Amino acid sequence: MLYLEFEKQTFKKTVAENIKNLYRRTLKEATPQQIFQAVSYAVKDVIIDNWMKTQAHIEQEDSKIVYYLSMEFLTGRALGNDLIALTVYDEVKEAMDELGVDLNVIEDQEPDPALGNGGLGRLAACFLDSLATLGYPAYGCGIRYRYGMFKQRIQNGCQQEVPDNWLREGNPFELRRPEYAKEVKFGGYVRVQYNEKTKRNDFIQEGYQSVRAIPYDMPVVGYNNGMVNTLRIWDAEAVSDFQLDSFDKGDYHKAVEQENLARTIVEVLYPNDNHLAGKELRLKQQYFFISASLQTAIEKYKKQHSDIGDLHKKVVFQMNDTHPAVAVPELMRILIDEEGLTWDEAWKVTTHACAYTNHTIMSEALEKWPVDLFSRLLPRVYQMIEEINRRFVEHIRFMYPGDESKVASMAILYDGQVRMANLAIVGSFSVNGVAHIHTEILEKRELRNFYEMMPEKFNNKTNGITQRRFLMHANPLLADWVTKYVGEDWITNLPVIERLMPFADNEKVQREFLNIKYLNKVRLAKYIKEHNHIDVDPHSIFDVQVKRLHEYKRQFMNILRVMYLYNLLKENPDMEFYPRTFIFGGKASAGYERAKEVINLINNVGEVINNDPDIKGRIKVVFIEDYRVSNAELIFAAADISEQISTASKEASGTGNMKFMINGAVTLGTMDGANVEIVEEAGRENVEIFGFLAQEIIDYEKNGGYNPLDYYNRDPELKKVLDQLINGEYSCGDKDRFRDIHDSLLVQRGQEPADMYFILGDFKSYITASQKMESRYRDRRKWAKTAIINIAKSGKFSSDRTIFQYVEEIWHLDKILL
Ligand code: 9GP
Repeated sequence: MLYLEFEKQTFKKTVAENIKNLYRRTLKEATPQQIFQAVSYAVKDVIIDNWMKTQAHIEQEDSKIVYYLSMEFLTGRALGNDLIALTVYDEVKEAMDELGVDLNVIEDQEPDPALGNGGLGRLAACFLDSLATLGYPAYGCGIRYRYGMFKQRIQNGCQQEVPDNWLREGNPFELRRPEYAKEVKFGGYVRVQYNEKTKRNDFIQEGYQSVRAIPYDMPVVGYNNGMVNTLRIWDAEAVSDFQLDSFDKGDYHKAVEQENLARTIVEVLYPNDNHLAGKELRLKQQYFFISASLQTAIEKYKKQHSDIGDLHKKVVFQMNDTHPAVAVPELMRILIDEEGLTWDEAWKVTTHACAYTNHTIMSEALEKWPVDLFSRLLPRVYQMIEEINRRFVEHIRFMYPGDESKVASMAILYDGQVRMANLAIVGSFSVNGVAHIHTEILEKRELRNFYEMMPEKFNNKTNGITQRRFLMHANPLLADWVTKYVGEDWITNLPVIERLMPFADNEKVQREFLNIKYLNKVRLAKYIKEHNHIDVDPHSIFDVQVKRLHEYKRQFMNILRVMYLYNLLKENPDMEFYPRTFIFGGKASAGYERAKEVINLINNVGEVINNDPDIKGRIKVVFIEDYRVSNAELIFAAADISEQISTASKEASGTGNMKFMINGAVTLGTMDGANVEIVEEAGRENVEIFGFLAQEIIDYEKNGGYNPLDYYNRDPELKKVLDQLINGEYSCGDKDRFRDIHDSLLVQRGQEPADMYFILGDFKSYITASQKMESRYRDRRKWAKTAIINIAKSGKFSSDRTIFQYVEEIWHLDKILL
C-alpha cells in the first residue's frame, strides 16, 4: 500500500515556501489566488510520488490499460476533490485555519475547468474518479481547450455568453509533457508508391499541414488507495516556429496556415449539448486528439511488446459517443501504413480494441460529415473508411440478399455523408447504451438493424455518479450523518448506504435529516441572496431543475406550471398553498434561440412573481446564473424536489437525477432514462411519476394522432397560461417577445410538428403530480421517510458500480494492488 504521509507542519511550511518562491511574498501579503496556487502546488507535491509509483507499477505489471477517449471532461475543481481523495481534507482545513486562512475561500479561487457541456462530460470525469478509486489503470484522453464552456451572464433576463479563460492564472495541477509531443497531419493528398522491400504499396500523405500535439497531464487521484491515474489533454503548437525565410522559399502561406491551425484547433469547446454543430473545425479537433492519443498508446505499448498484432490484449479504447469515432479508421491507418499489418490483421486488432458508448437518440446529435469535407481534411483516413464501408456493405448484402433497405440504414458512407455512429458500431466489439430503457430503444428501434445483425455487441451500462464529489464534498453535513448510521464504507462501496433503511421511520433520525436539509437550504439561500439579490425562504419547498437547456428536457413546461400556479394563487388568495421556491439553472447553446427564449421567460416570470405583494412571497422563482459543477454541489444538497421531466424516450439516462437522489431530494419525473431505474430502486411510492410513457411517445411519433390543440381548447387554465405568453404579461407589453415559443406549441412549421415534445399532453398530469408533491411535503415526517429511503436506495447509482461493469464485461482489466 502506498499511503501518503501527511504532516501538518511540513505542509504549512511548504505553503509558505511556495508563496515566497512563486510570488516573493509572505502569507500575509499574498492574495487568495496566490494562496490557492501555493496550496495546490503543495498538494501536487504530495500526489506526485504516488503518481510516479502508480505508473511504474502499471509498467512493471504490464497491465492492460483503458484509454477513455472523450471530447469532454467536465472535471470541476480539483483541489477539494484531491484533498478528499487523499483523506487529508480535515487536516488541511485545520492547517489553513492555523495559518488564518479559510479553506473554502481558497477553494473558491480555483476556476472550474469547464472542458465539457453537461452530462456526457461530467460522466467522463466521474468515470476517471471511479477507475482510480477501484484501482484500474486508465488514461482519460481529451483536449486542453483554451476556452472551456462559456460563462453565462444574465442581463435583462437574457443569457449572455462570456469567454471562459480558465487558464489565465495558470493551472497548478497540470504537467506539460513536451517529450511526448506528436505530429498530426491534415489535408494534402495521398501518393501511392511501390515498396520493393515490403512488396507492398506505401501510401504517403503529401502536401499536408500539420500541428504538434503537446500533452498536459493532470493527476486523477484514487480515494485512499495511493493510486494516481492520468487525464491527458492535448494542446496544439505550430510544428516549427514561424520562419521568416519561408517567405523567400515560397511557403509563407503554409507557415501562416500552420500557425493558424495550431492556434485555432484547441481554441474553444463547442458549446453544443445533444446537438451537432457540423463545423469543419470540430472534425479537426476530433482527429487531432484521437491521432495524438492513439500514437501515444501504441508507442507506450511498443516499449514493452514487439507484436503489434496483440495490441488489443493490452489496450482498449472506449469511445465516449461518436465524437472520437475517427479512432477506428485512424487505428487502421497506423496499423497498416506505419506498423505494416495486413488489412485483416489490422481489422482484427481494431475491432478487438475499440468499444463505443451511445449517449443519445436525438437525431440532431448524430454526427454525419459530408464526404467531400472529410476526404479533403483526412484523405488517407477517408480511404480507410471507404474500404471499411466497402467490405461491410458486401457483408450486409451477403447476410440479407436483395434487401437494399439494410444497406441504406447501416452503410457508413451514404448519401454523400460519413455516418459516424455506423462507423463506431462496425469498428467496435461493444456497443452500449447508458440506461436500460435507452439501450432497449437502441436495440428495438434506433439501431434495430445493427442489433439484429450483431446482437452480441450490444449491452447496457447504466450511468452513475461519484458519491465522493456529489455527497462527500458537496454535502459534508449529510455525509457525516450517513457515516454516523452506516459507517464509512459507503465512500467506496455505496450499496451499503442501504443500511439506512431501518432508520427511515425513526423520528430522531428524520429530524436530523430535516435539519441538515434546512441548513443546506440556508446555505443556498445565502448564495441566492448574494448572486440574485432575491430573498428566498429556507422553509419553503425547494423545487429544482438544473441541467442544460433543451426543448426535450422541458424547462418550458416547468415554467408554464409556475405561471399556472401563480394564476391560481392570484385568483384564490386564501387558498392553502405551501410556499415554494422554484429554482432553475443551466446554459443554452449560444445559437439555440428557443432555449434562450425559455431562459428569458423564466427570468421575466420571476421578475413579475417575485415582486407581486399580493401573493405574499409564497412563490419565488430563481434562475441561478452560470450553473456549473461548483455551484451544482450547493444546489443538490439543498433540493427538496428533483425535476426530471424530459419527454419519455428522449433522455438517454440523465445523471443529475442520481445526484439529487443521493442528497435526499425526491424525484418528480417521467418514466425516462435512469428515472425508470430510480423508480425500481426507491419504489414507486417514493417518487412521483407522471406523463406519457416512452412507448406512447414513440407510437405517436410513428403513427401521428397527437394534437396539442385538443389540450389547449379543452383546458381553460392551460389556455390562459399560453395566452399570457403573447399578451405582454411577462414581457412589459411586448406581445412578440415569446411568440416563437408560444407558436412552437401550437403551430406546425414545415417538417416540425407542433409541440414536438408533448408539453401540452403532459401538462395536466404534471400539475397533478406537482400538487401531490406539495401535499406529501406537508407531512414532514413522511417526507423525511421518503427522502431517507431515496438516499438508502441510491447505492446502484454510484459510478463505481458502472465502472465495475465496464471492467468486467467490456474492458477486462486487472486491479492494481499497490
Ligand atoms: O443526453 C445524455 C444524457 O441523458 C446522459 O446522461 C449523458 C451521459 O450519458 O449523455 C447525454 N448525451 C449527450 O450529451 C450527447 O450524446
